[in-house]
Amino acid sequence: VEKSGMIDTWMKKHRMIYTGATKHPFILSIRDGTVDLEAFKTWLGQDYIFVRAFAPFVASVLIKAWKESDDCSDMEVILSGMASLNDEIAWFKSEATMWGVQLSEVVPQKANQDYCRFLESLMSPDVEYTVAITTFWAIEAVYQASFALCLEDGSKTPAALRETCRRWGNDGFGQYCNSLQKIANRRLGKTPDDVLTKAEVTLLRVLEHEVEFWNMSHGAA
Ligand code: HMH
Repeated sequence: VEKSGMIDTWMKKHRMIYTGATKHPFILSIRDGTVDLEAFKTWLGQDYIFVRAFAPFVASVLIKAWKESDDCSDMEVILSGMASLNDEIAWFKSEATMWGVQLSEVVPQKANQDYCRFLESLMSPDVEYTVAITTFWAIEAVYQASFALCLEDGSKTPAALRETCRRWGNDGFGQYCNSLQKIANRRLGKTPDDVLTKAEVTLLRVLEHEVEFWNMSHGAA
């Protein structure tokens, strides 16, 4: 297997679960305009809690890049991601006010707790930079692909939700995800097989957690 495009190889291999995470019924309901606004508010409150745990995870990736990376531009890409998380937290607060969601009263649901615990396990210094950056890319890429779908021609996304979709679906965020993917591919291309396996397993865990996360808002059957 040509290792330099490992992410593409994995995306083909795991297409079904990737599609499950990026074309989830909740996202499709936003795109076709049938979204239940209570479900959206649930997502908003839960994602605010998630992002608060995601920021320290990204900080841990930054530390790994500083210690382990062979390319100093990696740090700058990760740092720009941290800067957007700062904006994102402010955005969640104002969006919550708009929708009448009391963030201080949101209780994290099980899927969210599980996902945050998983992130915390990846903050350990024992986790390789290659595994961490691949995970980071996957988490961002799922949101980018999901929300970009809601902005495509022909989508019937309600006006009130368009700005949310643009946060993760805009071209700039797409470019940023591409930068993360390039870093991940570069690292995966020169990593030992045992680390490669760890990165693949972790990527699959991310996709499963993302599906469970969407399920909290929409039809957790
Ligand atoms: C659950 N996954 C989840 N929330 C997010 N905000 C992102 C990914 C991307 O930042």
